[in-house]
Amino acid sequence: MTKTIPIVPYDKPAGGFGSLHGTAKALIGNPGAQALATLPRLNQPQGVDCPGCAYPDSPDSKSVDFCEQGAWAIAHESGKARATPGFFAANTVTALRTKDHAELEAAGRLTAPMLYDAASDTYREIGWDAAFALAGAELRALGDPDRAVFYTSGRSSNEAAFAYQLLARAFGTNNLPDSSNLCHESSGQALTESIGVGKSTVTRADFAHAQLIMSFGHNPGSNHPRMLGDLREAKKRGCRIIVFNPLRERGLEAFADPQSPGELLGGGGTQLADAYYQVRVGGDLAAITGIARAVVERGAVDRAFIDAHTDGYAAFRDLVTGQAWPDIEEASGLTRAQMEEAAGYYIASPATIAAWCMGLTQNEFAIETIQSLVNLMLLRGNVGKPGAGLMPVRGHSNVQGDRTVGITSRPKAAWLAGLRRVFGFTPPAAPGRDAVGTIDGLLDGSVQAFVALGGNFAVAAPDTPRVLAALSGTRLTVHVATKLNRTHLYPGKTGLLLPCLGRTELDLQPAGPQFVSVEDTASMVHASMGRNPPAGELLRSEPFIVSRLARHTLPESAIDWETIGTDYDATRLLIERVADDAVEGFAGYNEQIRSDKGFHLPNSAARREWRTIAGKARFVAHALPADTIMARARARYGDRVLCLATIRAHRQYNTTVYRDPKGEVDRYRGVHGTRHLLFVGRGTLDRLGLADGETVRVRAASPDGIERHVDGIRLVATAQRGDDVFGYFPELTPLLSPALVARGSNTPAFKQIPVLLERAGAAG
Ligand SMILES: Nc1nc2c(c(=O)[nH]1)N[C@H]1C(S)=C(S)[C@@H](COP(=O)(O)OP(=O)(O)OC[C@H]3O[C@@H](n4cnc5c(=O)[nH]c(N)nc54)[C@H](O)[C@@H]3O)O[C@H]1N2
Ligand SMILES: Nc1nc2c(c(=O)[nH]1)N[C@H]1C(S)=C(S)[C@@H](COP(=O)(O)OP(=O)(O)OC[C@H]3O[C@@H](n4cnc5c(=O)[nH]c(N)nc54)[C@H](O)[C@@H]3O)O[C@H]1N2
Ligand SMILES: [Mo]
Repeated sequence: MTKTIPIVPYDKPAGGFGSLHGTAKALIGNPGAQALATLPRLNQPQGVDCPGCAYPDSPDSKSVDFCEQGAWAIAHESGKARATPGFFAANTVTALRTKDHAELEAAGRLTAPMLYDAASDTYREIGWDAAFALAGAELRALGDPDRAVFYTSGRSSNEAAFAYQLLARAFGTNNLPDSSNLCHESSGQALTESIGVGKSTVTRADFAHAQLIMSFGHNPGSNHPRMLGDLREAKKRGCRIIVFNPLRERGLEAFADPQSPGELLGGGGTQLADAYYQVRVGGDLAAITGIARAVVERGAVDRAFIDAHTDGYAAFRDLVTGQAWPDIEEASGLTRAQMEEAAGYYIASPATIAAWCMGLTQNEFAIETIQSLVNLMLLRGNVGKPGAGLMPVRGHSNVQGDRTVGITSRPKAAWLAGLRRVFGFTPPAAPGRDAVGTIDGLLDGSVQAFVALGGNFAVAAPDTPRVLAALSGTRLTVHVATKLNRTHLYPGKTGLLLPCLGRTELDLQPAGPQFVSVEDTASMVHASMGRNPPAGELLRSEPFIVSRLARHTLPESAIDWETIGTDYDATRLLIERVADDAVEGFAGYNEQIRSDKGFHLPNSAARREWRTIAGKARFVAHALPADTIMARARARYGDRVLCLATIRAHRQYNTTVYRDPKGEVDRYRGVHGTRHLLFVGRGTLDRLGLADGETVRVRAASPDGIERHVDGIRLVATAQRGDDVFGYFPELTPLLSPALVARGSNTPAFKQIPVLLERAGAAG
């Protein structure tokens, strides 16, 4: 039986009245939410850092700096629903597992520390001290600190994250996986090798000077809406915008600023993309190679810059000019004429920004692709001058800051030396487990304790069902969280759920109200001060919870945990001291953080200081690969294998799925009423003998032969060419094997899952 999904094509500009309605729905849908009071203070001096995304704040104090998506994030954090001990008494964990992501989210804020009780299959309230004592005793009983992992989701503040990595290292392990491992890890590693620093060289001020912005693999209309305002301003003063994305994302085509009455009423908005190149999934490396080849062949390189600042140009030039156009066209999905055209835009621009997000980082050859993009920028000296540079657009609001203050499984020697100098213990030097390493350890039983500072690890990571099952087999799980999610429903033998304050809430400590600090994607560090009354009396701040956990885990520790957990100025002073030789820019942290817009952590590459082995920016040349995930899957499973890219809908924040009162799921892609769908090109459907609206089983063409499938997925025919298909994260994440990762960065290949479509009811 075939049924057509209510797809309502969206042809208006992104933003506009839809965004205003969306903002209103966030508030109306969450009666009693403190959101209305919080919104005007978002991303303002002395305000709250929006927990939505990591896009930088406006350099000039605009009166309002938030978006529809921020409103949803805030409304959900500050809504009225509460997952109280009564709620847990009334719902066994087994019963809760039958609920979907949105229903778990709707249970509301956690209000009390809870301990899993296997006899009644429920979480039951426990006192804070008893909870800490239990967790500490279990951690110590592991015998080997490497049996524990400490996961961080990128919403934690610098202060909490610093305390957390200190706990892990004082305990004796570098097992510090984080959401960045699932996200921009590829960017950090590629950039570090090429230009000596793993962060964006662009600040928001650069948008006022750029003459060309190249966007790769990014859907800012839903995921960084404030960026559209910058693109619009740039466009208005004549900057060009070109886009590389297999899907035509409405937000990159046209935008009406919901905060500009003129544009709202005018209806048309601003056209954004001058050219839109629909690359194949994973085709960016080839597309960039083609563009670079055209730039080189037209003699449009900046010789003076190349000679003064770079290393490896000749090898790169020889490589790109040696790649045959038919191969480049085949691998990129673009024509030579399109790549020549893109090269024309690039050559015409005196200052170019290249921005990218998950479309580049979650592919098998992510590092190669990003380094090729660096090469392209280096060809014309587009790093380290106003209006130009490399911009990985980070996801979580403080994922970058967490890294800066030591959340990583592979710490730099200078950071460890800082810890030793300031705290007098010898931290472990051996690399620890990253996210995929954690999955491996959970699956083979060597990880026996899983501690999480936020996040929804098993749902955000590949192979969800197996990871969930493995978590229930551990000795200890500890989740510090604001809201209930599926990962919490698979407690270890001892399973703790510890409720913390959200970013909008007042954090009152004996030393007075505290603020925290966060770093955005442009390396601006600023303060965030919550003012709302906490969602419950028993909630504690993240730094407090982490430091108490540390005290009970390390009773002999000479570190003053009490102060770290309660007086954040003291914590910031410790960060400044540890960072001394390791991170530039933290001097006077407490003074600097109190200035209106915070402070900028300097970026060596942005001032053309290259901290690479060669002391120069490096062209790292990468040939087009032949041995790919898809080629291997097709060799094994045949040519019916399709390439699935898992993407976000408009109404979600990662694994948090919001239920829209009107059933809107993904506004700009026109989806209403369901998330269980797959966008497939008409040509592919015809070839496979499947029809629009049909419901199928999506089966993974797994490299390890393990059976993975998701049922009940409806097909939506699109004009898309080729065998790339698109569906939603997290529903389709269980299809990914943890063996499929970006080479070198170990980031799961969430955009390249080899799958087969099977008609419902078909044998097999
Ligand atoms: N409201 C909201 N905001 C968010 C989030 C959220 O879930 N909701 N999540 C936050 C987080 S943690 C992150 S990391 C960011 C994510 O922000 P995005 O990276 O924008 O998120 P995705 O939905 O993964 O979108 C990836 C885009 O890449 C394209 N794409 C897929 N494969 C390829 C490819 O091979 N090449 C190219 N060029 N493009 C490709 C897809 O068509 C899509 O447009 O957003 C952050 N902000
Ligand atoms: N298939 C597929 N999978 C993906 C991706 C993809 O594109 N496709 N993207 C990946 C990416 S880019 C990322 S970043 C990861 C995200 O992975 P995670 O960061 O692990 O997941 P989130 O959904 O952001 O975590 C949401 C949970 O965090 C908790 N939380 C929210 N606010 C706070 C807070 O202030 N403090 C604390 N302690 N807890 C809080 C709540 O309990 C909430 O349920 O997912 C990855 N997974
Ligand atoms: Mo992310």
